[in-house]
Amino acid sequence: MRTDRTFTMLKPDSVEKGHVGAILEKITASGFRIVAMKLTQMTTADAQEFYAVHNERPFFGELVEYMTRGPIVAAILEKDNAVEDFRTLIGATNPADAADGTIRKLYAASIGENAVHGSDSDENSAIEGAFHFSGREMF
Ligand code: IDP
Ligand code: MG
Repeated sequence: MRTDRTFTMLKPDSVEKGHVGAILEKITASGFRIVAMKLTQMTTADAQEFYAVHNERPFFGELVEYMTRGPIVAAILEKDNAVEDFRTLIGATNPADAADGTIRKLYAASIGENAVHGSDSDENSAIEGAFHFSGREMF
């Protein structure tokens, strides 16, 4: 499994608030190369599948509602040690716990509406990238 790619979504709140440009600038300035990228919107079924690992959690319904309410920017990013370095760049799930300068510290409103997604493993990065992109959309 390759260790140099991760998958991200700039979530609906980031698009709604006009933070896409600033977040992408931070991502590329941090050394990530954009392999694939698009504006897209998940259906309820898409979000239920993408977040299936959380389907027993009390916030699942709220999460699906949030992630489907508007467009997202989906992207695959490349860098050495991409998964771990991107998790460091985005910061903790709850922006209140996120380190200064991280994307969630700067742009997330709450633990639920937290601006960005980042894959948590190389295996999930590959699964999540393939969920959103065909091979012809990766460069
Ligand atoms: P992560 O995005 O930092 O990997 P996960 O625990 O995988 O965090 O949770 C997935 C997403 O579910 C979070 O990014 C956030 O949008 C939402 N979420 C997680 N915990 C809560 C919560 O306690 N309340 C509401 N939403 C949550
Ligand atoms: Mg996660």
